[in-house]
Amino acid sequence: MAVDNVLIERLQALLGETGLIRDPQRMAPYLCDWRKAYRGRAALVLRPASTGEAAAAVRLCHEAGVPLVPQGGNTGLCGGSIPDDSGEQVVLSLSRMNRIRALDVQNDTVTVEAGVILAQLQAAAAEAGRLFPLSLGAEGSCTVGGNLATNAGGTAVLRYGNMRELTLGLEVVLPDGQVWNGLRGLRKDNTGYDLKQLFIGAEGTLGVITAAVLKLYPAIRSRATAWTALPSAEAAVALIGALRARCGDRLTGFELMSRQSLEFVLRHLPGCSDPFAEPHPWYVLIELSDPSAEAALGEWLEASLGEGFESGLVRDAVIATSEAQVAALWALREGISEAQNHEGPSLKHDITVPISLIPEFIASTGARLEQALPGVRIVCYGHVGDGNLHYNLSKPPGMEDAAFKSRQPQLTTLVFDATSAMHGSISAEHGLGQAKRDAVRHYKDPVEQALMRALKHTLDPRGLMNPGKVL
Ligand code: FAD
Ligand code: 2HG
Ligand code: ZN
Repeated sequence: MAVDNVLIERLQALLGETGLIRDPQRMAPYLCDWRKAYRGRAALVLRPASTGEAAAAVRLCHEAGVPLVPQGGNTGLCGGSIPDDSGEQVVLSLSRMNRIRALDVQNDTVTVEAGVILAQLQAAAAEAGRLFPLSLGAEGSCTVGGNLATNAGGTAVLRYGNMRELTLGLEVVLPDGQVWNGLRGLRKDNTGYDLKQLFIGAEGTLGVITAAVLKLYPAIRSRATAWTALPSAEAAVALIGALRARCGDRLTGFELMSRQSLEFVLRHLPGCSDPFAEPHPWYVLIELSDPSAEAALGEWLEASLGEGFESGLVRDAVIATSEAQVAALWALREGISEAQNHEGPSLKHDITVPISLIPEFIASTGARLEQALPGVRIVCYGHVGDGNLHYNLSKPPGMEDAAFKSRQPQLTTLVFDATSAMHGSISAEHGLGQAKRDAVRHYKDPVEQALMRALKHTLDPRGLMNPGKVL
């Protein structure tokens, strides 16, 4: 059903001037994602300031049969937060719900609203002498609600897990406007189904997350960071095994990057420089960290890299000697997404395969892609400890954007078929949104898909929560 004047008046009375946007110019930032890959239209943008306001707004839209698109920082990479082009959907932005409600140092938990920016949450935890470990390139603008709705991962998953593992409780506005208060800070609770897991990773299709209780960890007091050059992806898999054997959980970052990925960063991001004089086929950014200020991380790192040189796993390495150098090395890694944007449209594939199969995946898929589209530039990087590669493609030099885009179905099928043949996942981190909604039907078990549809129907029988996404 379309948004009519009666509904607008009710929503306006509920949310006030700052809580409802109709002006097309002011709506524009809510209708386009970070990458500018998805654009939509909307009847309204709603910006509730409290759970009560969000629940009342959802109830009014539900009664009127109006579809809602929950939105956080709009950094998602699959178009999940962008409405369709009908102009009949309503964006529900959580950006004004940005309070840290409580921080319990002894329980090691923090209760936050969905619109809190991830970097602000990290800072609040640090101020209390704690760590909130989720860390990703978009942390300056993505929100806790978006992190939960996409079950975000990032660069510390190998030690701390995804958002799912960091969450103890949720508050959710259900599609009919009821509020489920599951804000429990308990590490043990076996009183039935673990309902929060339904909403985490659901990409806003089952309800609107308004707040969460999240786990905190001891603050980090020592750190050792190295940028290493490797001869092959095989060497990266062997090296992470060796580092884990020596350092256990103190290995908190292990990020692989191909030469192509680094070249884009060096070409497009000002102030970046290659740590080595010679080019190398692969790089790994390694980070060890520990809550103890006395941990001998530097020695462990040097010993591991020394063994790596001797066995031929490592070709060259620099160990950061200052905070500024640590930041400069991480900037090379975190800058890849932005750098690739400068090379025209990118085809993004965030896949997982078993860690042991990463080298074979890279070699065989690369060869097939080169055959399918000679000169295609493969921007391969990612979180080796999670088996998660960003296997992104940029057009061959000189090719028209439109011609490259027209090859997307063929190239993406090739990558997803290769992933599926290794019993991998076609979406390891970023979710399905609108980008992979159709593809997943082909790759996911039909029984699992039927269960997902049944759950969707139970919670949202009118199909008003983020329609057109995921399912
Ligand atoms: P949005 O983009 O606004 O929304 C994402 C999805 O969540 C949409 O489907 C939306 O409907 C839904 N949603 C948002 N808020 C709510 C809510 N309160 N309730 C219900 N549904 C909601 N992701 C990773 O996992 N790991 C990475 O390392 C990583 N790095 C990135 C680096 C860059 C430079 C960029 C641009 C993105 C990166 N991402 C990464 C993807 C993205 O940042 C994450 O998915 C992030 O968690 C999205 O948060 P957001 O607030 O921007 O959500
Ligand atoms: C990362 O690990 C993110 O940097 C973004 O998940 C990946 O832009 C991408 O494809
Ligand atoms: Zn990633």
